[in-house]
Amino acid sequence: MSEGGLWGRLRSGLKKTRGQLAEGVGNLILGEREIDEGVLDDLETALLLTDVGVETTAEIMADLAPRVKRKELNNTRALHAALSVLLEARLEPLVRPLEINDKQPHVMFFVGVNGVGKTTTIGKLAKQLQAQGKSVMLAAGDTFRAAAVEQLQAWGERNDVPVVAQGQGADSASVVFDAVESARSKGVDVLLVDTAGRLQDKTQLMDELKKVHRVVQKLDETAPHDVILVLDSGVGQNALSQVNLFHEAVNLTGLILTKLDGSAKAGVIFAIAALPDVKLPVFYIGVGEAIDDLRPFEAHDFVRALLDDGEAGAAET
Ligand SMILES: Nc1nc2c(ncn2[C@@H]2O[C@H](COP(=O)(O)OP(=O)(O)O)[C@@H](O)[C@H]2O)c(=O)[nH]1
Ligand SMILES: [Mg+2]
Repeated sequence: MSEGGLWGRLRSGLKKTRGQLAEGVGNLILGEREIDEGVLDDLETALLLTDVGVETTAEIMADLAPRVKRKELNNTRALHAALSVLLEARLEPLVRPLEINDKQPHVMFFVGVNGVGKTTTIGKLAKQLQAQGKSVMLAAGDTFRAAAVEQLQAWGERNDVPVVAQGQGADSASVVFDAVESARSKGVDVLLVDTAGRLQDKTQLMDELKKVHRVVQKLDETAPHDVILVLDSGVGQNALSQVNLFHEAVNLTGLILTKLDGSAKAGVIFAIAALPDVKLPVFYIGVGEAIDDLRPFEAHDFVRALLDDGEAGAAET
């Protein structure tokens, strides 16, 4: 796929958040004007409405306001450029490409609450990893819902990769144990493990995830090599408590943010970047339901897709 195509998907995926920002700061984003009193207030409101978060918004305003006052930023185009730089700098620490080690298999757990997009993301990622020349296997560790196993099997067929599964109600740890053994004996490069997002209650869910960890470590004490929390960007600030909850229970190595296309709250990524105790990379972002709607996270493009009026962007696809 062409870069233009990927850029177009990102840009159209972020349309709702961009719209929300533009509504507040349309004059900032569109064209060059003198800055009047209202612009900074509008900007502040717009940042808050897209879930950038109170603290991050305050810090950004504290940086911009004095520069406007000193006339260092004396028109909307200059303010827009300064805002872009600030936003990008905040996202830069989240950028780290997913690295697959040469363990066979590199074991990746996908965790997160129900409906955030774990199974879909595994399906999309399986395709991308294959395109990079990696062999892939899937493990149906969400044994709580029958549909979850079938859904994963469908992605397996679509990508032509093997899926290790047992029936609904099977022991998740035993499914994953089998999958690691099978992947190892076949020399598979990457094992993508789907997990349940809901059990009877939160404690049980976390206990089960910990159990799957322990069991996998009997086969390979360095596994899992990645534990990725999948977050639905539509939940906005609630994503922050999910990060803390899962990280405490299972030591995350990274995040994937989905459904940026369906939400006007893509700003939550800035709040994630500002979390005081948790510093995790965002490996990928999901900008749609189709197999190609998963892209590596990149700070510059992300901010450009959020703020630009389109003139600067490549053709929309
Ligand atoms: N619009 C959009 N929908 C998504 C995205 N990722 C997943 N979905 C949809 O979200 C729903 C739940 O996804 P699923 O993978 O079953 O979530 P899980 O319960 O965490 O495994 C499905 O309808 C997916 O098609 C995304 O990036 N954008
Ligand atoms: Mg699922």
